[in-house]
Amino acid sequence: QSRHHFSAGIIGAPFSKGQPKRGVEQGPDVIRGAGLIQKLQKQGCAVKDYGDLHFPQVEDDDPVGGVKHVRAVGRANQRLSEAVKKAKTDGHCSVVLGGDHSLAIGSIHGHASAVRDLSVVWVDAHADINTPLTTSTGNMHGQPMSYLLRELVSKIPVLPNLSWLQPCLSARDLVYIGLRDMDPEESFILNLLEVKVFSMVQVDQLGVARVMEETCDYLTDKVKKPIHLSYDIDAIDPSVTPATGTPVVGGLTYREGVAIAEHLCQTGLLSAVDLVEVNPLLGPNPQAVQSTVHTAVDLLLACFGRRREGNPPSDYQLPEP
Ligand code: B3U
Ligand code: MN
Ligand code: MN
Repeated sequence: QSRHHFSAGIIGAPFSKGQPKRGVEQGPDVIRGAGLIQKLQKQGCAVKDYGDLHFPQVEDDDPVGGVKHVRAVGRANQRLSEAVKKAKTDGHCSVVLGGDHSLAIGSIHGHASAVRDLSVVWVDAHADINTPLTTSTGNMHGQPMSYLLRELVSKIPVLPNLSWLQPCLSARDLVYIGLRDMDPEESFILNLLEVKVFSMVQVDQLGVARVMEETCDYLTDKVKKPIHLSYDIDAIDPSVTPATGTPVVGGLTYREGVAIAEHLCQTGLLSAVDLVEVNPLLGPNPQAVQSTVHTAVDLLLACFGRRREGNPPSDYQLPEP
């Protein structure tokens, strides 16, 4: 039952410059505040808390060709990449608490530099695969995947503070789950690169169990690579997780969201997790924020072995009178 020995290396990344709304930098605080670390330990997971990264102020960060805060995003992700690489070489499953989804650049890069070859499961309402030249918002959190894919290297201009970044992922090693809000240019890129996508349509048609079976069959077809799970809380329906910057109706249920994490945990290949876009300053009331944060915590607990049917302790002795 407890076949795996879980060990989490927690990295707080209070960064919000990849999008325009303040508050998402408080994600690490509120997720920790909801007891993540104690709950992980209680379920038998070893935890190393690396604390929160400090991201220095970046001066003169004017938009570059319409893309906002490129220099700040570049610097922050360079720091994060080093931190994730360290957590991996220390032997943990790395956990990045965001912050906005531009942090996936450094998180996946750092993971890849520690393990060489990996696959990515990207759970999100959005594809986050705009290039700096296709983005209509200029927000970096809508672009991280375009910087990471080898196939797109010729489409990415030189940008300040991003020259350290080498693309480290092949399109065939990427699966999307939960998509329902894409720009036309993003749909074009996904088609062009023949990326495996389970949009909300497939979740409806196949059910989450089939989606996860097919995801894992697809990713482990030839070799079993370590899996990087990049979980945007807006993948879940906003009725459950409203405290996020760009909620989109028609999302995953709580149960579907947790099932994705449980299934990936059971592969034994889960090697890094991002939990991003929790914004406690958004959402209509305190209960809405609490529901969002608790769901985020439950997703992470599921990544580290928590099963809804219960986890019988292996070392327990029933008390005798
Ligand atoms: N595709 C749009 C919207 C968006 C992407 N990610 C979020 N929103 N959270 C963009 O900005 O590129
Ligand atoms: Mn995202
Ligand atoms: Mn999203």
